[in-house]
Amino acid sequence: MSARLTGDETALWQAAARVLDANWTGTATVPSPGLYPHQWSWDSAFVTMGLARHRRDRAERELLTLFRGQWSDGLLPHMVFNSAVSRHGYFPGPELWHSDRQAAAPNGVRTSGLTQPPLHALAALRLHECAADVESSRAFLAGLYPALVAQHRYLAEVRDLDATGLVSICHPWESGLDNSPAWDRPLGALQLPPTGYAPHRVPRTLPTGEDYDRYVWLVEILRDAGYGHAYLREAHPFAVEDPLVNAIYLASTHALADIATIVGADPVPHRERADRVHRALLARLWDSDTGCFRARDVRDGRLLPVVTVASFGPLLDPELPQSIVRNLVDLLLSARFAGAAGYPVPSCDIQAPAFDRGGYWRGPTWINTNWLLWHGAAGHGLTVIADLLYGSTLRLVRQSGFREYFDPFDGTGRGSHDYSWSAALVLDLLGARRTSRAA
Ligand code: 9WN
Repeated sequence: MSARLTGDETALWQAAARVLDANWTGTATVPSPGLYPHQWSWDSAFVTMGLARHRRDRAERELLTLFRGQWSDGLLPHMVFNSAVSRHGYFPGPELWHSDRQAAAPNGVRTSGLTQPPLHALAALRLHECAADVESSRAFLAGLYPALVAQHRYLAEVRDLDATGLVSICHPWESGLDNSPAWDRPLGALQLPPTGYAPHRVPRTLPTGEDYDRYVWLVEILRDAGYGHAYLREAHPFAVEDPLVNAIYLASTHALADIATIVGADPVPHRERADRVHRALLARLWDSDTGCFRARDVRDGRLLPVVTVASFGPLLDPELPQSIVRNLVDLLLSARFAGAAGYPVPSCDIQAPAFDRGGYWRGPTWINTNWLLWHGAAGHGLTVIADLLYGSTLRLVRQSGFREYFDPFDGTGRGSHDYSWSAALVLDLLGARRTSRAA
């Protein structure tokens, strides 16, 4: 590592790199050694950004392994199962999803049938930006480009359920912010048959058994409908347009346009798509009454009441109007989100009745969402905000290690240890700082 990092930063760098080394299986990175023994889609995108600055060879392999799980309709599954892991290593395993019975699923690799926030084009572009050998990086991008295009085509053609320009998530797991209180209302409206759906689930903190039943039931009805496109559009009971998922989709669509230019393809269709998502975000999810973005329930047409960290996602939109950027910055710095001086943004509005400082995605602070806000703030030239997020995020890992998530008021580490994206994104933050010092 370069001498431009300070001694403390170098130690942090080395510790983060050790986590990624330990979680490397030979073909991909597990999110955490004990709790999550398979490959997860958006975790791998975050991990790629860290590996880009540590082990480029592995970063390329990480993405290629993930895309081996892609379905022929373009769906990039949220999980790719490692067949070497025992049946009881994680619930729900491949037997819930039965991708092996789906004609569109790949042969020889078992996957889930949901997706996750589409960060992959953004990760691939960041990998390219870190490349020492630009020609070989361009060749890698050229090989990956068709798979990225297929992923985005699936989202545009299958997941734009009401033809507004925005994609819908069809399960809380697709948001990445699984137990967010934003989903309480649509989850509560589901009519479940009186059966226990998740008998083997080991209780962690949250979700409660009943929430977990709802998650598993949603998977079962989707699976029984053959993961069908018309079923998703017309009948699946959980369908939500989320501001963070759509902002990531928008940022990745711009990245896809940049990649198209790099590999000699046409960027225009991607820019046009990005413009459509940009306009739909403002028209559908900006709530001018309360001055923030909210998720919209596509099934009943209403905005969801709880404001979470996802409300800041549209900072990733380079064309977000300045007046809205200012609104988001005010909210970010208000007592609703800047709960304790020195710690980064929690996952939920502190003043919301559903806020729970220890509840999974219901209050704690996560490194990945803060990285996304840092990236968005930097893109808008909000250097004070970006520096605040940078410093407070590093403070968390210095204090408590590369934990899965953190108490938003005192920084205590929670969930699993040696969590891959916490380590990977610290490498990216340190690497970006080193680059800016060198400039
Ligand atoms: C379900 C792997 C994943 C993350 C998600 C996080 C958690 C799984 C779970 O772990 O989800 O997909 O078992 O709760 O919520 O964001 O991708 O790290």
